[in-house]
Amino acid sequence: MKRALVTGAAGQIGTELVTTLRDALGDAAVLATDLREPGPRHPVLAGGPFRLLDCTDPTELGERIREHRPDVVFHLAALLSAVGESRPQDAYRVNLGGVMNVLEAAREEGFAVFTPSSIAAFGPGTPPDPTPQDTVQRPTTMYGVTKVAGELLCDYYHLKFGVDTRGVRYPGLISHTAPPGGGTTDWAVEIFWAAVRDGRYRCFLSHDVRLDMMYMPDAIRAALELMEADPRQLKHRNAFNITAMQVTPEQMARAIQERLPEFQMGYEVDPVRQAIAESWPRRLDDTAARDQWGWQPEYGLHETVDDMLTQVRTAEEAREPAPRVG
Ligand code: NAD
Ligand code: AKB
Repeated sequence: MKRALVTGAAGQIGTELVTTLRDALGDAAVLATDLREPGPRHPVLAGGPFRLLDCTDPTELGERIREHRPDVVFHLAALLSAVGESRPQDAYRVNLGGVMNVLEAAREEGFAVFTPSSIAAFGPGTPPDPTPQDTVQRPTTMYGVTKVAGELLCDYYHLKFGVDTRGVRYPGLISHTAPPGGGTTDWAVEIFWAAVRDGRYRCFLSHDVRLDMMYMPDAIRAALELMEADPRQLKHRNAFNITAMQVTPEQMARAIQERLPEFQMGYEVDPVRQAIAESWPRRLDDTAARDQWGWQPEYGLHETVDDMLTQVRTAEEAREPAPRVG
């Protein structure tokens, strides 16, 4: 990989992926794009080239591709599960329209495509623990429907047109650089900021919903390692199950209390996000990823909680104090 273009680059994953790619390839080699322009101090704007790009517009997409000439596009633009349930028509348009436009551009211009899928690509009829690589995929959210269809489209473009499409099914991602974008697993990020700022958090999922989770450094490394993998080893392409840890809100709260004993956890269950969480797998079987491209997570629950608390505390301490009035 020499030159990359990232869609949805100002989001939770894009912010960290762009920084990592720029460190590896050089600032000018990585074009960050998003529907919205992030603030002037946002790393994707401050650290290298940035262009506005609506992935549902194939003309604009083609222009950015021909301008930058990437050999890999990381297509991250999407609406996540909770937003998708409140705006299903938009989720369909952005998530599937975007994938289709990127694949068509890849067919014409010859670049490789990384498209993340999700644990949301599974539904209540899927074996939840462990969830096999190849199994029933009948999700009950619009987000999940677009993820399954996106996986299939990416495989189709590889089989039919030889486009180098690759992807992983991410679990819920935990990170501290950019906020999460409106998903069912956002609680696993919010809890750290609330713990450090207020010493308490009210979780919108029940105490005992166990979901697959992953810390962002592992998620970024997975994308890069998959795109660098020998294509002859890849029997699957879209999309590989990957996992790092399985956590309930109660377990996360306990892990935080071991480090911040005064932290208090409460629950105010949101029925929409609770139903989504209950329809998702508890633990993905990532054997295919391990066998075909050497996938191996590095962060478990305790390493993640240690690092998140350190990073969030540091960010809070660095925040400019509110100006004094009077
Ligand atoms: P996010 O919501 O934080 O970021 C998505 C970005 O896409 C936003 O910056 C938004 O402005 C942009 N966007 C929205 N509509 C757009 C459009 N029409 N054109 C261009 N940009 C547009 O999401 P994320 O968490 O960074 O997720 C990135 C990808 O990874 C998505 O495909 C998501 O489904 C997938 N994923 C994320 C997680 C997770 O936990 N974060 C887990 C599984 C899969
Ligand atoms: C969401 O909750 O929607 C995302 C995901 C797991 O895909 N974080």
